[in-house]
Amino acid sequence: MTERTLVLVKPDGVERGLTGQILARIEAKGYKIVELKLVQATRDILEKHYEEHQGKPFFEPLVEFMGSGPVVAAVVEGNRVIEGFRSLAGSTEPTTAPPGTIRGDLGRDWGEKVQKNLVHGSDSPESADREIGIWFA
Ligand code: IDP
Repeated sequence: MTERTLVLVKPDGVERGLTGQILARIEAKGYKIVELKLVQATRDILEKHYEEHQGKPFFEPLVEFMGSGPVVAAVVEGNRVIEGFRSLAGSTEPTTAPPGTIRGDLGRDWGEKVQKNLVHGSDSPESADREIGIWFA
């Protein structure tokens, strides 16, 4: 049951000084942070990371936003952590993400093309393996 997932605190989260609060929620839930670093992502990393969104209208603004400042990358471990972190994060859009979640409590609507929504979490064991390989090569 123990899994690993890739968590990113996106540039909006780092810029707003929310990294500590976000990591604290992960730890408070009982998950273990096993890798952690602050990185300025290259375009190459971001194109690989968001491979599945290539061609979508928000792809270019998304890659631009994710490279606009440092991100915090973490490998987080725990039982069913992939599903569990996505539940902690809340749904994609901060305005409608449920209160109690990271995006619901801390995320804001920037009125821009891309959803700046504080965090990323892998969505499956296959994605987690792939993404951890990209960010922690
Ligand atoms: P998730 O991060 O909630 O899993 P994904 O569908 O994997 O959402 O999308 C990746 C990221 O792309 C989102 O977190 C968000 O930043 C951005 N995004 C997704 N869908 C849209 C959209 O329809 N408009 C603008 N940005 C989007």
